[in-house]
Amino acid sequence: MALKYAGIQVEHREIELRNKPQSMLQISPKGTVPVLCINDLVLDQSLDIMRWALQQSDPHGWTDIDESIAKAWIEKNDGPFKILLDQYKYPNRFLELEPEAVLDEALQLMLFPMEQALQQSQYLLGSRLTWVDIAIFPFIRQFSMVNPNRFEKLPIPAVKRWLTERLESELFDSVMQKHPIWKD
Ligand SMILES: N[C@@H](CCC(=O)N[C@@H](CS)C(=O)NCC(=O)O)C(=O)O
Repeated sequence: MALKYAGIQVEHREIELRNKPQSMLQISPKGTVPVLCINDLVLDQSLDIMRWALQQSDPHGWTDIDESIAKAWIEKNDGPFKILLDQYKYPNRFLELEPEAVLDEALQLMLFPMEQALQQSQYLLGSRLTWVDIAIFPFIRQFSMVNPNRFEKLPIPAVKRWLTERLESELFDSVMQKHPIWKD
């Protein structure tokens, strides 16, 4: 989404995670997606790709924000919330955990603080969309999709409104197209 927003054209190479192309592993041996390759520069962390894209162009000021507030949200999202998301998504791998208890922890840690922020303003950091909204909503989307009926019943109306807005945005729609698998 950041690449598209910044107006950067890329050659999109869709891969199968169970059949990673050698050319990808050569430039990024850790074997995760996404990977962005620009001549000699290889970026294989989503956040680095976002940062790079927004350095090239940031037409609506997605980066005009307080960095320390952004960092706090991102660290919580990518750290403890990601752990809870995996526990909630894959209950078979965490048989000792009760899904409702995991859900409750996720609410306390992430979803209720987001609800508080989004009750006060349309976006996480205020009245304008920023890169933090874009970086965080995919995990909230994943979380909501584990058990949509359960998510619908949660007392987080502002988070649901914000998530729906992100999912219905033209930008999201424009990047969620199916691509054929690329082969070496
Ligand atoms: N911190 C990395 C995480 C990347 C990551 O774990 N991607 C997953 C897919 S969403 C992946 O490629 N997993 C490798 C695999 O399943 O083999 C980033 O943000 O780019």
